[in-house]
Amino acid sequence: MKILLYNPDNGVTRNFMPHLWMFLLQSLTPKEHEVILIDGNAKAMSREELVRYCKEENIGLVGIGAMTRMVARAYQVADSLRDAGIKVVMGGPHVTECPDEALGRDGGKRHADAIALGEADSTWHLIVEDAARGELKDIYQPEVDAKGNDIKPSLQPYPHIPWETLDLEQFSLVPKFLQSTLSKMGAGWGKFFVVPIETGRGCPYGCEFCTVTGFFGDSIRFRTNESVVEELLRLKERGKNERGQIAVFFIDDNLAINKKRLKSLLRDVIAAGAQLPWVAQISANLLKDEELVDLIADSGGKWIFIGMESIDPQNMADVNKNFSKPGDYKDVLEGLARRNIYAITSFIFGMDNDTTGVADRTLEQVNSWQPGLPVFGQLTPFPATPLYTRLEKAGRLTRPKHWLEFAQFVMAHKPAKMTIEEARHEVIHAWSSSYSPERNAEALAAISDKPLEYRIGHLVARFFFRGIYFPQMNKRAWLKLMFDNRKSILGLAKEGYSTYRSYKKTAKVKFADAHKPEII
Ligand code: B12
Ligand code: SF4
Repeated sequence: MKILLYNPDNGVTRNFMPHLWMFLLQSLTPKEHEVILIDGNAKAMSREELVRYCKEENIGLVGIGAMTRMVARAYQVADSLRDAGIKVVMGGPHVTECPDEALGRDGGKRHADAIALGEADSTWHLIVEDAARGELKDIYQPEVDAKGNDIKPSLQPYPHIPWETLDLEQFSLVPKFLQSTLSKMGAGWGKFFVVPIETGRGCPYGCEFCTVTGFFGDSIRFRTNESVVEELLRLKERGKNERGQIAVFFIDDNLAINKKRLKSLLRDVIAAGAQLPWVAQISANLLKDEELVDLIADSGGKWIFIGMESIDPQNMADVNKNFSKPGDYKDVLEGLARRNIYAITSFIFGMDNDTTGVADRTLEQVNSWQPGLPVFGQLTPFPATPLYTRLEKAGRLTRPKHWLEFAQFVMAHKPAKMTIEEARHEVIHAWSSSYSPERNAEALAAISDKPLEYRIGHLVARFFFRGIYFPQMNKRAWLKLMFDNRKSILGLAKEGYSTYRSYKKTAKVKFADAHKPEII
């Protein structure tokens, strides 16, 4: 049987890191079946095109995975496929949290022939075998223990994902029209791939708005160091053969959740020479450990995503994230900057103690810290989270099924001390101020003591991050961005040119010196 694993596009960006679940399930598919992967974010296809493709390729089963944010799109795609007589199985966090919706048991339309609840590592082969026999069941669920809890995969051993042979071309983050120019600039920037790797699953912190503790559980399961290192080495080998950069996104929710384990993993990465530039999510409280931050830098850590959420400790207490202290943020960022590690700092507006002006208050602090890459969102009640239950009980949900009528930056509940419209303005203001050409120039000035390469990297990262809110989907949008930021770009280019010239001069002198006739 031919199986298509499909990830719906998110309606915002076209091109990002591939989703790990697709590669994982592909590796877990019994060998007699063929698996094709299509990520709508990398390869945009209309529903008609997708149906035609499935018919032409004689696809027997389509597996669709979706977060809540993308589920409406996933349902539309699933509906079109099912209307054409193609079997669809859906999995991932959203259908696990709202199973009745996908199966049409809530009075709505049925979108999937079958759904996979929770982690599907142990159920996927059953789904495939049943589908091949034409006997798909409605629901697939991992076995449960004596207490009725899902038996979760131990991640030891971990499936082999054949990165060395996979086609990564569609996931290059560099726009096609810039690829040849950037290739000529050296350092392999013509193509840039970010590859997802997990080293563990689960999180004990249970923040009120988060689905992770509920979905993956509060005890953490780790892969062995050897298995992670082996995967990195294969990727590194692959990187050597590509004319581009490969970076790794350790997608663990809190990579340093067990500091002892992370230190041992990073030491093993260093010892094996398996360093690749990497990004990961780590909470601020764990980044106060200097030895850990040294190991992060030495093992290739380049960007750390920190869920700072709010600069107001009351808000942090409200969402059960008291372990992360806003008072620590400045020092933590300085520690990272000293090692040339960028921080991606994430903030949530619309929390219960937020009032209008929260964006400016936050930006004032953010701009007084080492420049990082701030991102902004709003408090969103995802289904099956403690936040959802609290707001539902309090009658504060204004759009209880917000995912079926997605509206960017329009909150789905009434914030306590501001209006939904005010919250939307705060987010828009935060994004536009943080990535304006003026702010980009200020950020570069603040790191003028850093190596040129670091500053170029910072500006390029700013362009990509700006794209999260202001999608730069075509050549025109990129050219406009370049034009608006021409002062910063020209400044760096000038400096780069004079460094290059003086390097050439020194090289010439050295060459001449080396070839001087000896005078006796
Ligand atoms: C990496 C990541 C991202 C990446 C993008 C995704 C990517 N390209 O990988 C980035 C950083 C861009 C991102 C962004 C966002 N993310 Co995110 N992200 C994650 C993260 C950390 C890892 C995902 C992952 O690969 N997990 C490991 C794999 C193995 O697990 P999995 O995907 O769940 O797959 C397993 C099962 O679910 C199942 N399965 C999944 N799909 C399918 C499909 C089929 C057919 C079957 C049978 C089974 C199946 O089988 C898999 C193996 O067991 C998760 C948290 C987490 N730990 O999962 C959050 C998470 C998925 N993100 C979340 C959110 C909310 C977001 C944002 C909306 C945040 C925001 N406010 O902007 C954005 C939206 C993105 C967008 N606009 O596109 C939530 C989703 C909650 C929900 N109910 O939807 C999560 C769970 C985190 C959380 N705090 O709750 N994210
Ligand atoms: S937000 Fe991060 S730290 Fe909090 S529960 Fe979710 S994964 Fe854990």
